[in-house]
Amino acid sequence: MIIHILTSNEGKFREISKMLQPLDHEVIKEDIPYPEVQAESLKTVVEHGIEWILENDMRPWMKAPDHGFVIDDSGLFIKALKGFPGVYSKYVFFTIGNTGILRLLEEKKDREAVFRTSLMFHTDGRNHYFEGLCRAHIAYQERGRHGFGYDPVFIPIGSELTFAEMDTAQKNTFSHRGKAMESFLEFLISMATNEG
Ligand code: ITT
Repeated sequence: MIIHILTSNEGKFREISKMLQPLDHEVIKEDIPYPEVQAESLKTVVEHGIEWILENDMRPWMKAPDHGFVIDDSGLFIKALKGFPGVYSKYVFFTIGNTGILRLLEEKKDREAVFRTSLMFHTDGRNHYFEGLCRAHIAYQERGRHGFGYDPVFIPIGSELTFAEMDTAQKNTFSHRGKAMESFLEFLISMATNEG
């Protein structure tokens, strides 16, 4: 099938398409923006995102057989900051960035955090929901040049490296998005088995 990934984020697309590579699907990046509602959960954000797109920016292929599209909304939740930036991760990264986050955590010994991904796949008129999370510690300084966003300060449990010190395949084995994608891949495989 043809899987359209709706994102403006090149890094996200790289990670998602890398995981889809072993399956025999065509993968296309689509820059179709949608409003991110102010909601308490990432799941609500993706649900509203799909609803909004279908109502306001429907493309003919969205209803075509053998096509599906994915949206991914992710957020960083830091324990010592009571879950901030959470659903505001995009705005916070854009405004204060990693430098601002490290400043907010100055003097804080508790560095625990979790990254969450909510991923919604729409095909054949239906939504399918997948999620993943990755527990971590926030570094004391930025490290690494790979990845994007909060990767330079994010050290997943089980690693000494930040995500920005890993390549895409390595990050996918640990990451929130990698976990959500594992469930999505299982779904795609079971869908193909049922059809065949
Ligand atoms: P979309 O077009 O797909 O919405 P986005 O960059 O706005 O792209 P999100 O709203 O999901 O994506 O991300 C919220 C923020 O968290 C944003 O600043 C991202 O750069 C950052 N982010 C998302 N996933 C990340 C990851 O795996 N590692 C580091 N930062 C990430």
